[in-house]
Amino acid sequence: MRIILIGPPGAGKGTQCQRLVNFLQVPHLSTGEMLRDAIKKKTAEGKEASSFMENGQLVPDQLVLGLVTRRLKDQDCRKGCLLDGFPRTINQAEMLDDLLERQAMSVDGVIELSVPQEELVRRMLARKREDDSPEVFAQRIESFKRQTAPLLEYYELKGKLEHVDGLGSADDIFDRVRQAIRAFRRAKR
Ligand code: B4P
Repeated sequence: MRIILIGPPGAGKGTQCQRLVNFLQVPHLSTGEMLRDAIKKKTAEGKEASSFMENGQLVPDQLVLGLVTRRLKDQDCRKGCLLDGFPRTINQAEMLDDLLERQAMSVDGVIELSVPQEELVRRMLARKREDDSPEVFAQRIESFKRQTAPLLEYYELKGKLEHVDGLGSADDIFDRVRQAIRAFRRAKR
């Protein structure tokens, strides 16, 4: 299966994907992780991405698409994958649709993890990642509302969206995520 997780920064996309990897037996593609890795390795892409990430902005679509395109060509992605934090703009979603279509593939389902802003801030303060200062985090929430939230309607109109309440223990949320996966499986039959 090919599943996308969408949610504001700190919603727990990465946390749920770690559990889903075992459940679905497909690789986890996190664009946030790919970008942090590129920055650590000081690649040209990492150098370009760092100033955007430091300011809580989305990195340019073409840069992210390049990373995802390369990864999706790997053999382990043939049977499916978890897309964590990608797409994050309508443009990225359209580019992903084109990319998958050329390989006779498609997205099976999209999970929206929703978490109230006060809880996101609480989690961010507990996590202490480099791009988690309160100012940068506020900017990332803004980017989510402006650039990523419109994707929910994009996938809703395609009949591919399931909403999941992202409040509670990670295990309880995972139960809800599995229910969403069951709905995608039923729709596929
Ligand atoms: P990401 O790495 O995707 O970061 P995120 O949205 O903050 O994380 P996530 O929702 O996965 O939260 P997590 O599980 O860690 O992106 C970072 C940056 O990269 C972006 O701001 C952007 O600049 C750039 N980027 C990435 N993709 C891009 C794209 N496609 N286009 C352009 N730019 C892109 O959970 C957060 C914390 O909460 C953790 O500490 C966790 O332990 C805790 N937590 C999780 N579940 C919990 C629960 N149920 N209860 C309590 N705490 C919980």
